[in-house]
Amino acid sequence: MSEGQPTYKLIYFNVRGRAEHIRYIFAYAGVDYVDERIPVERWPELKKSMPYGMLPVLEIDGKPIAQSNAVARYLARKHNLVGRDEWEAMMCDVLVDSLGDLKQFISQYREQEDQIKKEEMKAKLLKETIPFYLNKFEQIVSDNGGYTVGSTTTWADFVFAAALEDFETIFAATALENYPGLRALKKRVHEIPAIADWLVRRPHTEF
Ligand SMILES: N[C@@H](CCC(=O)N[C@@H](CS)C(=O)NCC(=O)O)C(=O)O
Repeated sequence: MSEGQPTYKLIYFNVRGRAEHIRYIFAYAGVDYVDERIPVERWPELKKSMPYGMLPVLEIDGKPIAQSNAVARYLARKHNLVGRDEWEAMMCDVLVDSLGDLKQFISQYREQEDQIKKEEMKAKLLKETIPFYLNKFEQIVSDNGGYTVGSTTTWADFVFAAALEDFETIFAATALENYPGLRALKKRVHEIPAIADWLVRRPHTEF
């Protein structure tokens, strides 16, 4: 690591979850970091020492910084992954936050314990909510020739690639069959050599 480069420790659980796009940024930018994965048994004790009692947290030169997307945006700015201008940087945020809304609906479904309500939620998600969002994203990616924003790789591409992998795990490997542009986006990101290398090296986890 060159002198003057901060030291980074990414603290999260042993899952891809809200940290995987940060790991993609580090891989893409070739930045060294400690990928600390906290066993769930250690969490109750550690929780008290985290800025907002949640993970992920990125320690930058020992200073703990919370909020996955604030961290990702910071690293993306440093490593030229926010598009070509302020407009594109904003569009990255729009895409990431809109996808975040969809992920929130999916989390509510996954956390629902009443089985009848859960089935109803699943039906609505598959029939209405997911097509509503994915059709919009598909159109945007198709208009941009395979990119979520503009015509360059951005951190929004990484957020999408990681989330699309999760959708296939949660619903089915065929979940993206009507969305060729999104499938191609995920494939393109996963074939970037530094990311492909990370995918081989990373611990295997379901999510
Ligand atoms: N907005 C936060 C949400 C963080 C969050 O929900 N973290 C969960 C894991 S994905 C967590 O720490 N759960 C353990 C707890 O709340 O005790 C972010 O994106 O970083």
